[in-house]
Amino acid sequence: MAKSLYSFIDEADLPLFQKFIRELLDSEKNILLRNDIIRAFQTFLREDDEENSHSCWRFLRKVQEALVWEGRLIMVYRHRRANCRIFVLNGEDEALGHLEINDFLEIKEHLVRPDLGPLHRTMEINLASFYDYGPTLKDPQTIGKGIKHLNRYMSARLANQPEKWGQVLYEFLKLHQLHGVQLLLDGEVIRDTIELESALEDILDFLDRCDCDTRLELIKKKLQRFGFLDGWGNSRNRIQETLHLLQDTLEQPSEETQEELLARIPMVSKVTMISPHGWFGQDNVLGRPDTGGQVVYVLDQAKAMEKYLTADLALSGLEISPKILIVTRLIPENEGTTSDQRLERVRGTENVWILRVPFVDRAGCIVPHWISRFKIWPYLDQFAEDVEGEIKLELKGRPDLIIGNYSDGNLVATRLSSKMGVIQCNIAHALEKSKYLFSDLYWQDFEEDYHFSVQFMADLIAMNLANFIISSTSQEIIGTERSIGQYESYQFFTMPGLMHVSNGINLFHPRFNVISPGVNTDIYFPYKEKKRRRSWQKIKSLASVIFEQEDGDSFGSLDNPDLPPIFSIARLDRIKNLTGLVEAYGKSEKLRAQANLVIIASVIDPDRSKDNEEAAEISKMYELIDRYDLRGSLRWIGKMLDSEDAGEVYRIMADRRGVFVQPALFEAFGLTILEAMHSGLPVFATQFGGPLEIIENRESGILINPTIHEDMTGKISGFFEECSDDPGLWQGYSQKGITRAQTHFTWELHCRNLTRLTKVYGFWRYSISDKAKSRMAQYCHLLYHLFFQKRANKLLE
Ligand code: UDP
Ligand code: LCN
Repeated sequence: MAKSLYSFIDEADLPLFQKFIRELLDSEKNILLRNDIIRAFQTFLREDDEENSHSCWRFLRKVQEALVWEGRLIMVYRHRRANCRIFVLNGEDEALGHLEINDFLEIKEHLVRPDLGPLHRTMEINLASFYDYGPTLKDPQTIGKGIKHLNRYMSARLANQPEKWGQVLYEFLKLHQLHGVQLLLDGEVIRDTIELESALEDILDFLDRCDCDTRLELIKKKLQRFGFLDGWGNSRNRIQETLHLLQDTLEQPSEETQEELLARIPMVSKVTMISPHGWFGQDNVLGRPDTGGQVVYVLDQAKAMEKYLTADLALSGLEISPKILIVTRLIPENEGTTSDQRLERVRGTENVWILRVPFVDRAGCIVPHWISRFKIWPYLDQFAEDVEGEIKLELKGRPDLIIGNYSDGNLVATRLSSKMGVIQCNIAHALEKSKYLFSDLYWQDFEEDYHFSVQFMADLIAMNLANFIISSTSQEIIGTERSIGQYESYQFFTMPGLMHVSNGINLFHPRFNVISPGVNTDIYFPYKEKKRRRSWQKIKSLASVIFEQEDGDSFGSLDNPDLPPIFSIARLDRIKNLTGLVEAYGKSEKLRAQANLVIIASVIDPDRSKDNEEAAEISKMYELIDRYDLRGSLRWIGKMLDSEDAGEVYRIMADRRGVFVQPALFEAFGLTILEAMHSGLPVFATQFGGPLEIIENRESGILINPTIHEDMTGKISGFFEECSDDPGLWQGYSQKGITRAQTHFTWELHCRNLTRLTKVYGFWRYSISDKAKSRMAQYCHLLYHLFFQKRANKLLE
């Protein structure tokens, strides 16, 4: 329905608004982003316009982008997160025209590629019609809490059609096996829901009559006679509680009882985590191109999952040890890492393993060297085939859960999940689409180095096939009021000449859940916990490596080593913007007088880097150090510390009343921020991305805008200034950071939720019809073979 501008702009403000629209229509650019529009409006406003600009601001702040097209302005108006409308204005009429997404994409394509001509037709991808089953969320605020809505939906289904869905639940319990052993219900004794209900009454009656010291063996025998097998609990009380939950779920279902019941069913003991690219190992791998937080995340998650699942299975009364396989690629040219070993046990665990499977080329030969994550696409199809066999061998069967990591791992997880019939969870870590401005629109300019045409298709396939997706923050899915989310950016976009995606992901599907990671608290703990810290000699020698030692791995010699350190650690990717921090620091005389800058990143010799982006950043570091003459106030450590040392370094920085800075232009999550917070080192972190949700601004940390150098240095410098007047300020940030990290970001919390999701989505997956599942699968299968594989293989030509 056509809308009028009056719905958005106050009558008194309308002339000003129309005038501004006419000005935009005359602008030189024909594609304007939100920032361009905001800046243009700021410049356009005169002082006496202020009072008529309120509703204009309200409207313009929601415009994500605008196109100038044949004398009209086409605006993408994001009226709520995850929800856009496309309006057409001409600066004269009050009516707001409306444009369909497809038309919008076509116009956008035409603006970028006028050469394509009127006869050109670009492939359209629209996945909307495959989302016609199951619950749909309504309110964007609820996106990211999918499990709650799924439970609500499933319990309502059970309440409304108890016979049908009660039977489904009964069948699910009856078929339930773990490691080939039948658990929960004996289908020969309990043959349907009616028999189940009556058996429940009898057994609960019996359990009520048992006293506390009745032996478990006796109880189990009785249970078996009634048709209840192992898996209900490890004590009389636990078994009784679980069976009550089942009874409640059948008789008066509610989302809470149903979730609690499913959470108690022992469904997960073997987990496979897929993380193909990079150097995946326990030592000497971090800080290398492509190998950063994802490796830390997966290793810590795997260790914590083993612990959680061991306890979870024990609570169910089963004597089963979990087994976890982290699958990555085997790299024969190992460069001092263990990347050439097929199997490696993860330290500190009983049964967590890194399983490495090589990439093979078309001739069937093993690829010996590391390959950038942007170039591994042609190897993944065969990798998935080979991995399937290896997993079956190691696990003596199928896993109970497959977790994909990053675009490549998610795609491989999709392949494995469909071949093996196992539930699949995706973790993006970071979707490249949001990291590189115009990576879709000007994809051809990026193609040679980045191959986004292949990667974005892999993302589309994997995110639409995953049974559930976990994200570290909610803005990863639906962004903030100002910026669109990483997943949200897949809703609609065009890669001119290649594809129009008019509906690439349904954000209102309940598959999305926010579960944040934690850190290894044996390594990252508060600097104040002196007894847990390393020996005094070790701390001293580490401090010397960081602040003094001059060798081939470090650079700079501090003129005034007693100044507090501004510390940062990251891979030297452009997006991490360490060079931005160096430049901002170099420009601020004031900050240089207050603090030293200490950076741990990459290597200091550009010739030792194999990655173009990294080598360019290394050269830029030197150029900036020279330009601002920073040799006496900056230390740059270009070597890997082992993880225990890395933990101690954060604490050493805190001992010296330093701060941690994370200056990334965009950070999907940012584990280093958590590491600093757990250590009690006050944090300054980028306002673009995950850190927005990690810290509460000006409470447990301070957000900075790394694109405005003065913002970054002004806030840090102001902090040091205030600290000299009020030493309690540093302590306050330090303590609040610790508290926030310990209460919100722990692996225990993460694993509890992840296991719960696996069980609830496992039941959901079982209960939906094969027809609903397979239509999406078939479509994605075509995309995989006809588009993805074809383009991926071209990389080898
Ligand atoms: N890291 C490290 N040495 C380096 C660079 C990074 O140990 O030279 C570690 C860092 O402590 C953190 C991880 O690598 O645990 C980086 O994770 P984050 O999420 O901050 O960024 P990512 O590299 O994944 O983009
Ligand atoms: C990848 C990133 O870029 C970081 O922002 C995350 O913290 C890391 O993975 C772990 O998920």
